[in-house]
Amino acid sequence: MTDVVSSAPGDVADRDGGVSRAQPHEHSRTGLSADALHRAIADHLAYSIARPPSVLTPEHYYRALALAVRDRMQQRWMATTQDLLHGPAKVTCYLSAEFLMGPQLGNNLLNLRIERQAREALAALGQDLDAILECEEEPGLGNGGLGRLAACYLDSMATLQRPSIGYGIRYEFGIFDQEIQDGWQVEKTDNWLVAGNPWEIDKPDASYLVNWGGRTEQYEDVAGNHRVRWIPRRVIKGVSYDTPIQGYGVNTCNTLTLWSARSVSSFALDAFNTGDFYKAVEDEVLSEKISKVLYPNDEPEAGKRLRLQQQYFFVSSSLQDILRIHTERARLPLSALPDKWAIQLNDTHPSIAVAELMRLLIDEHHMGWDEAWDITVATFAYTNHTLLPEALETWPLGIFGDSLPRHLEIIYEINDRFLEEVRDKFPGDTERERRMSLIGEDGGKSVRMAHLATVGSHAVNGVAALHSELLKASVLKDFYEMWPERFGNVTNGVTPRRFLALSNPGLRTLLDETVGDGWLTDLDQLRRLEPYAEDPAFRERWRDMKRANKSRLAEYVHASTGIELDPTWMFDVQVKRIHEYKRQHLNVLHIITLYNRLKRNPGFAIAPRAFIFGGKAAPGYFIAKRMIRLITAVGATVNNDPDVNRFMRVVFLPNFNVKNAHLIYPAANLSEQISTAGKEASGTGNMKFMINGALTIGTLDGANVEIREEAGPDNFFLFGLTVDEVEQLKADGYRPTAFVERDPELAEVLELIVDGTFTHGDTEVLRPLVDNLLHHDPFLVLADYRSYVDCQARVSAAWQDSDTWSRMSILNAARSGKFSSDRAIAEYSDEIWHVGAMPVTL
Ligand code: 26Q
Repeated sequence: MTDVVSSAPGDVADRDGGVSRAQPHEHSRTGLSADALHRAIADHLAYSIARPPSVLTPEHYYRALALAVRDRMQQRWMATTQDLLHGPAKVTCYLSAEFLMGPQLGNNLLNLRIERQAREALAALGQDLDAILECEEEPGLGNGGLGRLAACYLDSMATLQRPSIGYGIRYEFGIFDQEIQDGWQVEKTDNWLVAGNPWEIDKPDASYLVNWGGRTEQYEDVAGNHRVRWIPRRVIKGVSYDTPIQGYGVNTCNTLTLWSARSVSSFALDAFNTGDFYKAVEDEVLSEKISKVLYPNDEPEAGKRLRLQQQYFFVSSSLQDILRIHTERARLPLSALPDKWAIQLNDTHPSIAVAELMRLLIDEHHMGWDEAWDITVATFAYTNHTLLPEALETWPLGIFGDSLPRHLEIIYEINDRFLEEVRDKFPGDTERERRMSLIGEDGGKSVRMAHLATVGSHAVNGVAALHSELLKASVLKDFYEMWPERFGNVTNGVTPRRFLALSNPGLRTLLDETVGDGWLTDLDQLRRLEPYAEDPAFRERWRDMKRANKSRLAEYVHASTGIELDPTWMFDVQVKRIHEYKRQHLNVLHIITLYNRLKRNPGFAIAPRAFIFGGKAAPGYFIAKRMIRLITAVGATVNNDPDVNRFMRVVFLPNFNVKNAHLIYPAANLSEQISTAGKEASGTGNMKFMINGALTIGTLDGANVEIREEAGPDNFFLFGLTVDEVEQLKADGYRPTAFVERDPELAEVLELIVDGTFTHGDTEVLRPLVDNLLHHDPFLVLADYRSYVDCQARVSAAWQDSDTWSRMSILNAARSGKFSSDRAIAEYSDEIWHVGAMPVTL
């Protein structure tokens, strides 16, 4: 990267280690050489870990190295923060209820470009870097795609030298750990903080008070102005924990601020003084509940009020922080807020921010409504991640008014003014007014958060081209007709640092040797690989690389499930949250089809395949849990049957997370992206597979459409109904049984699921799944069955010609450049945030 002078002390090391030669003057807190790191680790072992050498474990070395690495980011971190506070640059704030960061050590070594030095330093201490990296417990502060997207975006914002802050919640317990017992998912609490978190710096002095509940009161101030004040029932304190986000090969080191809830000591003291010690402790427990646990998605109802409290808690803390920096540090007038800040709302989860900023500006800073509103709209932008009506967030008016009485008043006022605008533009269209209102009237009144986010933002985007079009044509159609200029698309992306360089060292080396290492910050450079698809020697190396990755995964699979996989087999992988719309059961119907063919025709052979699944089901999602049971049941039967286990094996890999994803994507030959067209907003796993050279079997859904465009239709296995055909079939009345009647093979497959073949004779446990498929399946699994199974036959044919397959695989990776999160962040920067690069000098 151009701004880095690789020979200047303190700068990020260059890739060939140019600044890392042992330099005696190098400080043990900042030096990037192996020698300085060695001294730093020894120092932290003695002074931070404080254990005698005889009792040191790999975990201690992990912690010491992590602290040494954090020290090395500190200087850059402070320089970046200093620029952000006092410099002229506009700052992007990414508000997200989830940040699925994954393990940090390897990523920070990569971005500081000191992997080799760290390996040498550890070796000198008798330790192996890979074993030490294994010790890290990942922070699983997200459910899946949306949370991981936020983490990829932080990496790209730092690498593109955009000053930015991620704001979220420091959940004490992240997404649950999944175990498989007797074929069922069992949830275990994720205790990621037990061993401490060396990456964060707590700032107990940087805290804000957040109100909750109570009522509002009107009053006249000394100047005779009419004002409102909120008299809360409770007050909670938000304490910040900051984590450095180091850009790759640059000095920019941004901040992720996560809020943790505490009780307000003065409250506790009041109680203490009146002798009620237990009341005070109780209050503390109640307050700290707010940041205790991450909510799973697809969890109907349960604990809704606490979820709203989480959202408001982190949004209010974040906005207060922004306003404090703006007015007290940068000393700018509030009118300049949209010039200094762009605030992106990651789905509707933080959309209460629209009302909160209005409240802060009007009630606390005494601004007039119109000016406050203009500032609010100019500052916020909203990203939508779903079209599923059941996933659109709404809050019952009762809960909302009890919890946030002042915000409800503000929302009513926003709504009144907004609906007047609607009437102006569409006179007499009361039906449209009803549809667009921020208050929903169907089945008990509720606040519609997607409407609030849209009305309160100057830009609204979907996360893939198809998704953004559908957004304008369906859930936000009326809003698009009102403000077409607000709507755009930014197709998701993933960071090639973590999902290629870090997780696929074999491919990284091959790429570096073939096309150079420019792809790390410019993924389009992978295009230079295209000619090598025709080079037999290169194809051989490509296959060897894949083979090694598959051996690595096979070892992990064996260790975690006991199942043996042959790395010469095709690895057919579906990893993602378990959900009906993602249709893991369609995948299983294909597996059972092959099983049935093999059982019926002795002598019949197929190209051997390992079917690998991974993903968590929301704990309360009855059908999703049975989908896991279906996979494990079919797996147990297939894997233990000598007639078939020479041709196929089925694995359910427990506890899919970022850490094991590093092993999974690089080892895949086939990527399963088989959601019902129109249901998957984008998908990002699909991109991680493509970058690592997997071929996709997929529907025309989400970003699959663009993946196919980039790869070329010949290098993509397409099947299934299109969005229009799905609509049409539903309009005509979908009758699943009709598909079964005309397809005897499908009928047999469904029969096998309920006749006890896979369940030791139990004919009931999987029946709800089949009943759903036959009688109420909004995701049209049976309608796509034949097309899918036929397409899988084409996949097998292609696999059998290894040169054909390797060619297609190389071309997929070569054409994956669009799916870098750097491209996505460049688009957000240009089209929505209007921010540019701001290099940091030390
Ligand atoms: C909402 C209310 C109450 C409790 C939980 C939630 C909740 C939490 C998380 C709702 C949704 C989520 C996560 C959604 C998600 O991950 N969506 C995915 O976002 C990806 C990034 O844009 C897309 O690629 C996927 O298509 C989309 O499904």
